[in-house]
Amino acid sequence: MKKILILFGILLLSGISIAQNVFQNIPNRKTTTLNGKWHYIVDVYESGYYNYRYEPRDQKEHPTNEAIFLDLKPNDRSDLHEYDFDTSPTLYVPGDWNSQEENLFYYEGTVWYRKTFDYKKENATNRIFLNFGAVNYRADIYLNGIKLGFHEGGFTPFYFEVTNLLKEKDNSLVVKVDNKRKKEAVPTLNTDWWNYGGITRDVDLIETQSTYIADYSIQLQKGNAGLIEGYISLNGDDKANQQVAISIPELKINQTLTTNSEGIVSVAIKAKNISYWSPENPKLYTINLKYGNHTLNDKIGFRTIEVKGSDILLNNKSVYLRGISIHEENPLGGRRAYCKEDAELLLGWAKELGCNFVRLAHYPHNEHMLRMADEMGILVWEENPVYWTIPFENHDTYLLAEKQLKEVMMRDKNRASVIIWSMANETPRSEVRLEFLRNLAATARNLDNTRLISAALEKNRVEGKENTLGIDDPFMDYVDIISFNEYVGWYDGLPEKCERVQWEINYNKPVFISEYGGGALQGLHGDKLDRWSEEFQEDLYIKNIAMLRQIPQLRGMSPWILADFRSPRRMRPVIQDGWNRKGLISEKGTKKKAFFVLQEYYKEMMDKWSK
Ligand code: GCB
Repeated sequence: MKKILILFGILLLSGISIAQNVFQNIPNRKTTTLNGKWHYIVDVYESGYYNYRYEPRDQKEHPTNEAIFLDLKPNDRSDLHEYDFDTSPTLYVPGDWNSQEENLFYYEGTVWYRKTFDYKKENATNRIFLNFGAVNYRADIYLNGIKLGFHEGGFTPFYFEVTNLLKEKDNSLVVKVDNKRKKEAVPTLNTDWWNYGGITRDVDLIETQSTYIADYSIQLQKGNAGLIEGYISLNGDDKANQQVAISIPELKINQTLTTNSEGIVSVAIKAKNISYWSPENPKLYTINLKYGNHTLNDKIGFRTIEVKGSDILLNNKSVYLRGISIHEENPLGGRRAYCKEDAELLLGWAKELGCNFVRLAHYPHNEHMLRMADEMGILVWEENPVYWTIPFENHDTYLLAEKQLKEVMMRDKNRASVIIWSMANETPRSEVRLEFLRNLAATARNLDNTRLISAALEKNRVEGKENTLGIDDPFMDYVDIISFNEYVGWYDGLPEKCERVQWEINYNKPVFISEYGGGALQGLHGDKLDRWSEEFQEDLYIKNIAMLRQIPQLRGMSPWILADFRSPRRMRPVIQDGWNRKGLISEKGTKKKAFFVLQEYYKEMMDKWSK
């Protein structure tokens, strides 16, 4: 115990985050949820964190009563205390605070959360980990008055081991959540979505044996549909030279492997008669990983994904990506999406539209979405929140972007649905930005050579040629799929412009239109030229689709966007009222006319590409 305290002490003083790793496959482990009601305290001046000399209280040897993380109660009736969790109101976790409490709708700052709980281990030697699916944006975590560390980045998971700090009774878990936007953060100050604050994803305690299966990667080797490969790694004192068994009963695979001195073992299994995962056949195999007397299962699909010339090959067959962009928001509640039901709603709408693909914009979405996409047979683009004008020259910003990319890649590497890692969205061209993105892409390829890399880039006018559009971004050399956003008919002319535009893309790579679209208030009708009417948006879709047909390398699109979403940038009363209206579905769940235009086009593409 003493050792642990010293370790935490060092972490505390040096401010090091130990929350850099990602726990694999939490849904299938022995977990206890800490979801539910948490007491909260809004701390606008961060008085619970900084003392009156503006020194962090958690770095003081003797923090005073006002250090909220201590969660103290008055000792007697004279004791001075200026906060009290017990009599404070509650918020539901997971969830954002903005949609739960009117006073917090626009709030950007610090809120302290506290949960008390009892915990009894199944076995005295077992270990306990505390996992957060995501906290936006920065979380400082304290258990029973001790700081576990902090995590920065609002859309990726992190965990701490708490085995030696946990008590059987009356644990106090305090989280300082701060969603203040910062220039040097990822994302930066300026975005086009709601900055939902809070413990926005599931919180779990995970109980494992003292040495346990920590991580694994199981998928087909790049370009080899007959070889299942990857690794399994153990964590714990006994991890070296241990036997680990992997079985996939339906494929008659059953192997026992021995870990090396690091606790890791490579997997390479020849497999016959695999039923390959695809949108038409979302086949998932049950995989059992056994160590000691414990078995961990998962459901994994096997597929290959490659590009060849301008084709995207899924299981060696050309596909056309019938996509739609999605924010992690349930428009019906005007809140962050966080649960399985939300994933069912959003991906269900995408299916209805005829999609075989979704672009999860502009940051990693919750794991329910990925597991649901695996089950429903929807291909996925995952995106790093490198959005617009983050300070590309800032090395710390780079490290933050890289960390978030690694975290989502760690979490979702076993999901067959994920085929594209996207590095960024609409970033302005420059030397430093190129270097930044190149480094990110190199990191991604290094971690995972089986998936494709892209980024939502921007179109440009081809010089000297009126009405000719193309893309001339040096980052194109580093991606597998050339993706770009074009807003012809909305930010760039009126929809009729589409009829005049020529495309010139002299690149033999697949082209993907990551965004186009326009706003419409559902129920507002008018003429094709009446901006904000459903007819304007409908016409814009008809003309964009006709225009994009000209591009011979076109292999898909994900128009902007499935549903209306909240954004503080959208201030026009009556029409917008804080909503970006480019959705094909309103915040009430009603489909706009353009929905059916895209649906019709996707029917045609489905027939055409299934031949
Ligand atoms: C874009 C951005 C997206 C915005 C959209 C818009 O290009 O990538 O985040 O929401 O345009 O509605 O302007």
